Amino acid sequence: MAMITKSAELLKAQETGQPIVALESTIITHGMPFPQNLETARMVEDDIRAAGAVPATMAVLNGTLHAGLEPEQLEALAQAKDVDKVSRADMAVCMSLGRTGATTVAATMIAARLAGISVFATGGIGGVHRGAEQTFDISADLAELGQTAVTVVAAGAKAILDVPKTLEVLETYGVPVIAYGQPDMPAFWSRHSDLPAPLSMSRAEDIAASHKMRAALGLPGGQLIANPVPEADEIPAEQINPIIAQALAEAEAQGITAKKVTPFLLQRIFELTEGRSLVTNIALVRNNARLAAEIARHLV
Ligand code: PSU
Ligand code: MN
Repeated sequence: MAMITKSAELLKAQETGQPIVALESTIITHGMPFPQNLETARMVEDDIRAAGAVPATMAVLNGTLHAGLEPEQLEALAQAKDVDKVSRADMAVCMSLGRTGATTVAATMIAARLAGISVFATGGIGGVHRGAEQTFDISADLAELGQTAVTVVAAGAKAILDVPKTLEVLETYGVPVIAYGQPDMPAFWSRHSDLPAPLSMSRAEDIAASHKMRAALGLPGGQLIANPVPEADEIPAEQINPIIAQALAEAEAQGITAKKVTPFLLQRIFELTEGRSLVTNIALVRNNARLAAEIARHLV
């Protein structure tokens, strides 16, 4: 049984030693509406190619784990209904039952490791949800960062999460959280937050060097790179924060829990900002893809 099926583009890239960037698919199936999800997925792949690297979008299709999707597979996934949201806990079940599943950050890191890829670009990672002291809702993304050696480029943790607690858990798991080009943590839709980042770097080659140094030290686990959204596309914190508060209050009132929380909040924030959150989300994913490609180029 082949554990992982690689796209033609990925196979060729690995034969010729080109830099590669992994991409997740939950953002396509559960994070953005059609058709913007498909357009974004294609643009992000093209951004990586334009930056001199090769993209590999991960997904489980009818029980087979794919590293790199052919164009028609990407198109079908973006429109599919009933796609599982697959994290570490449910990946094997999805595959053994022959189902179709989109990979979260955690599952994409697992797929990247299996495919021999060390850099991954996404929008935002999961983290410690607000109220986690009651619900224990802490994304499996954090434990994955603690054990799988992939450098993940995201736009910081979303303010729908409890960001200070998310940073504490990452520190406990030994994950370096590195803000790119600024001293404070970016806050997903906003460039800045009032939280200092644990670490900061301004050059992709330094990020690649610390990835290699962790491997040399035999440390398991990855790095989280927090890359601020471009200024032209940000929604300032004072504008987005009341909207986040409203979406959170609605989630609580409607009893939304577990895997449904993140997709519910993203959809409500999209509606409440009249689509502006999606424009920002697309811009920051593309920005993360470009930085990830640059890091990957320094890793070959
Ligand atoms: N953040 C986003 N968009 C997303 C997600 C996070 O801006 O689509 C997805 C990612 O796939 C992430 C997952 O891994 O949500 C986290 O879900 P949970 O909190 O249920 O672990
Ligand atoms: Mn969760």
